Amino acid sequence: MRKILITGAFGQIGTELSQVLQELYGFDNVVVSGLEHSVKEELIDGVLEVVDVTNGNQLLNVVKKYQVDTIIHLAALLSAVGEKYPQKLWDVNMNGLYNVLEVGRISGASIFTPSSIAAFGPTTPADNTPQDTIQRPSTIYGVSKVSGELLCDYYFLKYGVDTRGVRFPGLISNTALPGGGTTDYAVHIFYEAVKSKYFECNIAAGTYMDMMYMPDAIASIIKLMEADPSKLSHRNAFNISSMSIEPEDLRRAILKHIPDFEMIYKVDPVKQKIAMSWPNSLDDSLARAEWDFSPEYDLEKMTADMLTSLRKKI
Ligand code: AKB
Repeated sequence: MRKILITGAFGQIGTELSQVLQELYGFDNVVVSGLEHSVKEELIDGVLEVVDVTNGNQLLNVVKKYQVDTIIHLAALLSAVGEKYPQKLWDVNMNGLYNVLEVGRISGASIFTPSSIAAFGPTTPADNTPQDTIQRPSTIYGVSKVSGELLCDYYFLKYGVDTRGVRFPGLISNTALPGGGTTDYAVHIFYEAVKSKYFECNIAAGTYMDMMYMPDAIASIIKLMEADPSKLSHRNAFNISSMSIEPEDLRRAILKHIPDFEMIYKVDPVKQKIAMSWPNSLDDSLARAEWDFSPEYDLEKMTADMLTSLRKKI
C-alpha cells in the first residue's frame, strides 16, 4: 500500500483506521473520503475528498487524481438499519461495491472489502463455523455480504483485480460509535457503564456472537493487505475473531472494574432474530495460518482498555 483511498472513512472503522494509516503511511498518502454530511473535523488534517460510492465517476476521478493503488472500501449500511431500509442498503452496499470493483479493474488498484459474520445464516453450523460452509443469510445485509464476497472473487478470477477481505465479527471501539448494527450493544454497554453504571441490553442473555477490539480489526486490515498474495488460498473473505461472548460475559467483565454496575434486558425482537441467525463462534485458523492473523486483545484486556479510555473521554 502506497497511496490509499478510504471510503466511508468517517464511520466506526474508518475513523480509527484513517488515523492509524496516516501515521504509518504518511498524511499525504491517505485520502480520507465520505459523504459531505459525515465529515469529522478531527480527521481533516489529511487529504479529504467528498465521495459518494454510488457515483462511480466521482470515485474514479479521485482514484486517478491521487494515483491511488489501494482502496479500503468501508462505506456500507449495517444489519439492523438494513432491515428498515432494504432498498437503500442494496443501493449503497452493492452498487457501491460494484463501482469500487470497476474502478479497481480500470485503475489496477487493490481492494479491501469487509465481509461479516452476517454472511452466515440459520442453516450454517453455529459453533466453530468453518471457513467454507453453508452461507444462506436471512438479512438483506447478509445477502449483500455473500454477494459481495462472490463479486470480489469474480473480479479477481476474471480480471486479476487484487481483492481481499475478512469476515468481521462485532467490533468494539472507543473512538467512533457504530450505527445500525446488531452487535452495537457490545459498544454501548461500555459507554453506559462509565456514564451511568446502568445498561438496558437489547440482546438476550446467552446469545453468543464473535467480537473483536478495534485495534485488532485495524491490524488485521493492514496485515492482510500487506500479505504475500501467493500465500492466500482464499481472498473473500477470511473468518477472523478474537472472542465469542454473550451479554453476561461483558457484564461480568465490567463488574470487575465497576462493582455497582447494573444491567437489565429489554430485548429488541428484530436485533435478537438477526443475532440468533449468526454463528456463535468462527473457526479462524486459516487466517492465522495464511497471513498470521493474531489478535492481541481478549475480553479482559479489552474491557480494561475500553473503560480506561472512556473514563478519560466522557
Ligand atoms: C452488525 O452488527 O451489523 C455489524 C456486523 C457484525 O457486521 N457489526
